[in-house]
Amino acid sequence: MDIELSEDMKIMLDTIKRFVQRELEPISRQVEEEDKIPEEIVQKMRELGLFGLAIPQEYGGLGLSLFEECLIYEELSKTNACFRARIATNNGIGSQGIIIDGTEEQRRKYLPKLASGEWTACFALTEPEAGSDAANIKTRAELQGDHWVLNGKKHFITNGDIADMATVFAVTDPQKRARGGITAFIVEKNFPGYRVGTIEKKMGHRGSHTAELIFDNCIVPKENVIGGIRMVGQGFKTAMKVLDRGRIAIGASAVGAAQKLLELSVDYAKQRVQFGRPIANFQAIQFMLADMATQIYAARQILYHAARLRDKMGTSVTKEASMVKLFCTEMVSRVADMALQIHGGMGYMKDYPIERFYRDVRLMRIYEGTSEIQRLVIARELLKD
Ligand code: COS
Repeated sequence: MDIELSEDMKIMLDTIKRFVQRELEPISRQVEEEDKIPEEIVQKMRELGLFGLAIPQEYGGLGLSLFEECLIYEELSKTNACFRARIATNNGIGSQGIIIDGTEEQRRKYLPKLASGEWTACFALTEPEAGSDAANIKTRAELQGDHWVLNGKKHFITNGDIADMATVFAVTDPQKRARGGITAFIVEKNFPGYRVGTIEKKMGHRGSHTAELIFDNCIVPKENVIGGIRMVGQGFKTAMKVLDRGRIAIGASAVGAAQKLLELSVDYAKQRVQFGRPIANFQAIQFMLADMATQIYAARQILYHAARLRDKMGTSVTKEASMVKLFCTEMVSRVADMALQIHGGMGYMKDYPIERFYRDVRLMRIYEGTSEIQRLVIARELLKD
């Protein structure tokens, strides 16, 4: 695919590559052990503009296209997954509701803080009884005078423990639910009745936390309905539009991680000697490398195509977004498995990054819609009138 990049973008990509190699990769293991990204690294991420990649320039961000943002995610995903997760909610699911459906006032009030990284945003949709079935959320919002009162519990919320604000989805009309009965709110952490619950223990993605958020008679001003009064009841659609975009961005992380796994596997196969020869000489290994490279190549093409389509067409890329999420995340799981196989026992050891990638990429087939939900969305799009 023909890729033409602006000079600014070339410089930005080079800078990010260097940042990954010189600053992030060397502390990747430390972050894994401590389950925490050092504050000075977060500060460098702010200085590089990483928190505002997708936020329009007029609100303080870099205003990159989704395609350009995907190129950055590919690079950032060649190291510990927590680094991308740290910036992903500000660029993606935490801010996009405001960018896509917010009022001008909401954009001016919140986006500059998110673009600079002064504030962290999160996206609070999932609940214990509503994961794949997002329309089944129980969190309620009731209008009382000039404010809404929210009650309920969210869980698995990425960056929930450190977020300064959350995009929260709550039921405002139980009869209508996904069709006119769910509303999106901007909820600041200092609003009365907002509380962070348990920080969940995960299989991977150490350094990036997910947490419960609890709303106990949480008071939210009327003007914090995303999109204002005309959008009361329209929050489910906002959530779906945000997820459509996010699913393409996750494809980029999958491609970046897979590329790194391929590079590590090629290097290892060339230097690991068995039966008197580097294992790269054996066809069994060569075939795995060839399959990895071919699958990455195919995934990258649909990723770039869908990202450019989204840049051109706006929000109507539901089918393509789900195809990218499905194909790229299943691809990276297969690639991680082959990488581990090539590394043999070494790949299973904590001394090598393969086992970390193996655990981290597993989440990609689950979050922001499981592979099964992506298949459902694609099939529905194919079958609708
Ligand atoms: N863009 C805009 N609107 C959309 C949309 C999209 N991509 N997808 C659905 N909608 C609209 C529909 O058009 C419908 O409105 P109308 O009747 O006015 O047309 C409304 O939303 C309800 O849609 P639908 O009937 O498809 O809702 P379902 O309850 O059947 O569920 C799925 C839809 C399964 C696609 C949804 O629940 C989903 O994406 N689940 C996964 C959630 C997820 O990804 N969670 C991850 C955690 S968040 S990080």
